[in-house]
Amino acid sequence: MSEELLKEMAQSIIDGDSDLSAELAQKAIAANMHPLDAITKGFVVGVTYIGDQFGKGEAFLPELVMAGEAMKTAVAVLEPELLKLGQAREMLGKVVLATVEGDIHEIGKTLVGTMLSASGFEVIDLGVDQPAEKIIGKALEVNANIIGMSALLTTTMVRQREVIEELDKEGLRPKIKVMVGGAPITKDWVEKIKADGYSEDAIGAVKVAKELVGKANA
Ligand code: B1M
Repeated sequence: MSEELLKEMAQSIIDGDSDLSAELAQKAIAANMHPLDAITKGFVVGVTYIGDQFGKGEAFLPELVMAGEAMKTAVAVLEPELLKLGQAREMLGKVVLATVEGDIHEIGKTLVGTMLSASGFEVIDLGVDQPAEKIIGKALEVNANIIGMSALLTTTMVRQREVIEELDKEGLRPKIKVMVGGAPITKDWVEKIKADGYSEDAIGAVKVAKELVGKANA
């Protein structure tokens, strides 16, 4: 794997350069780099750096927005490659996926959705800023096995609990399992809200989802 290419990928995100991040994603495909390596060892390094700088007050909202756009562009170029990895698999179950209400962070959620699709799940991705009733309504409509919820803000993670409480109130669990994730989500939080599963990253999310549908070895 080219260390130089990975560094350029991270830098393209830090610079918020969507044209370059797309070009480097294409370069990675041409070089036969694993698409998930390109994302996690290249582009994510850049977006994490900008996020840290933003947290310290050393980068500002426009830089965060541009880094987010460059990241989205790169992941979109790599998405078809990720999906190819899992072609012709047994259907493992249905997942309704969303970023919770009040939260517009979509990159990690989309990546989780892509990896689940590539691994044999049918994924209904509702997008970002989704209220509990929409998430639960869609899960009932499509007869989902799993509801997956992403939250990136400490102020929005509470929405995950609201959905779980509503499901419990309606007696919809354990039929519908709940998986949660996102940067601020910890094991303690998962236990507190009684979610069925949680993962720190997209690969782990696939493993957890398989366990939740009783197909850990698929
Ligand atoms: Co925002 N943002 N942001 N942001 N942003 C964070 C989250 C922050 C930590 C940055 C910081 O201050 N250091 C901070 C939150 C602080 C907190 O809550 N304590 C923050 C803030 C404050 C904000 C705003 C409030 C800023 C403002 O307006 N003043 C605002 C909020 C908007 C809103 O949602 N209402 C905001 C806005 C934005 C942008 C729109 C500019 C942009 C998002 C663009 C987009 O998504 N289209 C953005 C970005 C890019 C970030 C950071 C830098 C990067 C997030 C990202 O895409 N990471 C982020 C800092 C950080 O996280 N280090 C930050 C890459 C992605 C692959 O990882 O999303 O973690 P991640 O997903 C991972 C895992 O978490 C896991 O797997 C994924 C793949 O490995 N995972 C799951 C995620 N979901 C899962 C679900 C699962 C399982 C696993 O099961 C269902």
